[in-house]
Amino acid sequence: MFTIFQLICTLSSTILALVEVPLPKSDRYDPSKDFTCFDGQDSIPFAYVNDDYCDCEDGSDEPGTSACPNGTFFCKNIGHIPQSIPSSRVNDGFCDCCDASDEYLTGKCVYHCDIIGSKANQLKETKNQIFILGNRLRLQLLATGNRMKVERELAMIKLENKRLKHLKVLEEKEYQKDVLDKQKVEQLQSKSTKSMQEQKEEEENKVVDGIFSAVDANHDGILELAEIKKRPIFDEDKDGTVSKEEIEYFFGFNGNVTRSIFYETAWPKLKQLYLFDKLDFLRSNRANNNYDRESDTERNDEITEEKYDASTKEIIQKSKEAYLHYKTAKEILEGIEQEIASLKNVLSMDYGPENEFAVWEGECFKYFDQSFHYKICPFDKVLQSHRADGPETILGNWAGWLDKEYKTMLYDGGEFCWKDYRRTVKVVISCGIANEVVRVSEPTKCEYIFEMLSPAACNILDTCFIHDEL
Ligand code: MAN
Repeated sequence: MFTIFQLICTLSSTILALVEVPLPKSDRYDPSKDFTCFDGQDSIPFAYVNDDYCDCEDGSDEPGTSACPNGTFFCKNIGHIPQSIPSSRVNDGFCDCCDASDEYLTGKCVYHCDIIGSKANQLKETKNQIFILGNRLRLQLLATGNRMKVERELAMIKLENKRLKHLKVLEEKEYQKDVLDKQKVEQLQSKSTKSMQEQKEEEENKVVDGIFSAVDANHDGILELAEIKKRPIFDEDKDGTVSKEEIEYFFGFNGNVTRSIFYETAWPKLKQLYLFDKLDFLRSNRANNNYDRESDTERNDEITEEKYDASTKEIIQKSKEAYLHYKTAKEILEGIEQEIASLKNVLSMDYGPENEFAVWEGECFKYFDQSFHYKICPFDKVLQSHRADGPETILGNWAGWLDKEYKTMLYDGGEFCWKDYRRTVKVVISCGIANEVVRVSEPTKCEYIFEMLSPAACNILDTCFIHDEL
């Protein structure tokens, strides 16, 4: 049930009290004094006011007659709203005043202020009721808005704490990752050095085998004196014969030379004399191969992991796991930071002086006007499409409030209009008991006006309504 309220505006109460004279300058008509024309040019006895004779050049002495062509005529309009009309409209055969006073000579009009006054009062009463209900809803909206703000501020504090916690977790995971990564690299490097050595020995053995079998002409696994003597590689002084001294130099006093004796005695000397360059080449070649492999550890892990022993595999696995934990922690932190950024954005939004528009955040309102489908998502963007589910044109993005009264929103930077300029939208919000778009127009190409109703715009303090009874 609604209470009854009465509109008592300071202005209108003054008007009602002084129905004999034009509204804005009513205090100048004081019957106890001479009347001074508004332009200050002349002063006349008050009896000359409204005597149907124009005394003042500005016509201010005849507010109730048509005597002055440049003056204004005042209709009392009892039962409705008093009104001033230009004197030129007096007795012109058209009804301007509902009390018919402007046509006092033609007699063409009849008094009907009571009818239109009563309709206007009904309308006013309906508007008042909407305003009263709207204001109540507005109070709920702002309570919700304020609660949302507090909740968001609390959520922000929680998120900040969560961020700090996860920052620590990330630092920890990063440290673990780095330690294990370092361990892995060291392990792989040591493996690689080891395998280089093995490779070198293998290749050296092949060379030894080659020389040994070349000298061992009868392939009995033993180098006999005759076989040794035939080989110029043992002719150290290059005099054409392998002398006894040369044999002793390479083999000591051994008789039949097995491969192992050859390896231990002759080989170290041969290596120095003849094969240094070749072995050096083999070594460096091997080293180069390893260098390439180490330059891409990740790939190397994948390709050669199979060859690693259990401990190396374990460290690679642990390092991988540590990396994944680090990656997950990083993603979690990034997620929290994104949440913080969007919450910060929401908290920095201007939802009205009392947060009464906060509930519009994340909401969208639709409107269809025979030609287009429109969608406004307050504090975000405005869209237009030919079909309900068709491709959408951005008419504008949230740019802010245009007035201190929080009645007009601006959305700009929409899609280009014929490549000339960008579309823009103004949203004019009036008091209503529901949040809705009631009209969309495009008075200038690509400049749209949305008319919206919302209880958020029903601020009782904006009006001259006062309580009559509760
Ligand atoms: C589309 C719509 C209209 C706009 C024209 C401009 O049809 O966005 O609102 O006037 O483009 O060409």
